[in-house]
Amino acid sequence: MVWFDPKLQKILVRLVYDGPAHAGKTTNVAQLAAAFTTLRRGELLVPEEKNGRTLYFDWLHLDGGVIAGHGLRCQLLTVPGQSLLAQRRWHLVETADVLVFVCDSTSAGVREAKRSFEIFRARYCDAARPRAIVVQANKQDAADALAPEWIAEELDLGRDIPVVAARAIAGVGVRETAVVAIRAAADIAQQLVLTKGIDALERPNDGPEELVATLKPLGSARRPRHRDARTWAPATVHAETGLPLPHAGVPHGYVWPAARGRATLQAIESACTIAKVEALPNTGNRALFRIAGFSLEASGEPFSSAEQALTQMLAVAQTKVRLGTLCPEETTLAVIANENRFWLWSIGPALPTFEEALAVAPPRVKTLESLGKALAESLRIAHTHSIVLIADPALLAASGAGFVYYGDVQSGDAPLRATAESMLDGLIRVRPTSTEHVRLAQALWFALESDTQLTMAVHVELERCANAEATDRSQMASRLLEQSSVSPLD
Ligand SMILES: Nc1nc2c(ncn2[C@@H]2O[C@H](COP(=O)(O)OP(=O)(O)OP(=O)(O)O)[C@@H](O)[C@H]2O)c(=O)[nH]1
Ligand SMILES: [Mg+2]
Repeated sequence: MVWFDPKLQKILVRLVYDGPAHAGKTTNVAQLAAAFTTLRRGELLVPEEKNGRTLYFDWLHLDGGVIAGHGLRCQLLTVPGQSLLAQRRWHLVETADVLVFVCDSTSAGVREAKRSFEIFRARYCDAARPRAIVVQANKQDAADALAPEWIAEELDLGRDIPVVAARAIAGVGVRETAVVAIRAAADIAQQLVLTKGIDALERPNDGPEELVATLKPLGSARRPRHRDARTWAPATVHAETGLPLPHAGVPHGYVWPAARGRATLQAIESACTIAKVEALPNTGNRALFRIAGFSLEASGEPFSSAEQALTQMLAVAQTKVRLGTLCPEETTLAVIANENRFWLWSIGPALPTFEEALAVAPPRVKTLESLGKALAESLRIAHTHSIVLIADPALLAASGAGFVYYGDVQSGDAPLRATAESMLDGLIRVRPTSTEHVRLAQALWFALESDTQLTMAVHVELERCANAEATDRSQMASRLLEQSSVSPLD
């Protein structure tokens, strides 16, 4: 939260040092306390700790910078990294303007960081906060420490998230990390003050004492165990398929994304109580339903433990995040139990298929142009995240002016190649006329154009297909390549 404290006449922002246990979060804040004089900082507050482990948080404020004539005060807080205290972690992360993710750079540490960061991402991908992220590659002194650029790759950070190398124990990189994070926080505060004015900022209400009181009941006891399905709210079981239908009584943490996902489940639950729920014709081992404007799909085989289902849910959530704009906005995942068996439900808006969109949305050529853009986006995602998308129009649904993807995401050796081949096979089935083909191909190349490296990589794959023995696929590849040098759409 960006606050304004009228008594101090200061703007307050919060930086939360997050990351797995033992990564060095407390060490960072302690080093900062040692590095600044008391003119620039407050006391380092540590409400309680056990054997050097943070139980609530460490709290330090640093003063510096001026925004719209008011001083800027940065509250630096660490989270407790122990998984037993995860609920406290999430509460603190939710209050962050900037998240400083501290990562132990050893290979074991990076594995742990990856897991922790994926859970963070799955929970917060659509949240308003934290608004900026900085990653610290700590413990660079360790013999098997990974370089920051490798860590960026392992955590799949993209270009927007800076990674700062550090040896927090020696004070190296600690200030640098804080400076990058404070700059980001100052930008956020400045933007808010410029757009809303200082009076629109909330008053601070979340000091160290209040925060301890809020955190106390969270996670101090044992983590709730959901292995026993009898402790879960009961689900309505669909008579014909025997599947427990999604409902809003799912325990905390078993629905993604947390808040909006639960609202979706609520809407589905209400609809299930008033209407008969029909399964759609079966496709393979999946059961499909349409309820209240949503399309629902249950995992084929149930999981025998809640933990297994939860792990799968977070993995799927991660792939949804990677799909970016190709992922329907209302996508929800939920683990639903019945008699100690657990199903993962994937829920999305019920959208017209590509075929339906072609039939209803005139003119057809415009729909094919949108398809070209969506295919370009599929290729970009496959290339950037090394994942295979089945870029077949049959797996695209019309949403707004464009398309979203509701196929599976797979891993594979040559993800761009596999995605490009699936695109060619799908296009063969669409059978565009020559005018439609030209417009589609132009839209595809135009959408790829801003990324030269990707355009070249797509060229290589299409040329490979075009030069293979003469088939429908090689012809389709040649036809697409013919348009590649055409100037942008008029
Ligand atoms: N070798 C090495 N050890 C470090 C470094 N930074 C921190 N440590 C050590 O790592 C251990 C954990 O550090 P903490 O700062 O307590 O870790 P934390 O992230 O706050 O851990 P939790 O409070 O349990 O979440 C301590 O023994 C630190 O001395 C570093 O740069 N290099
Ligand atoms: Mg700590």
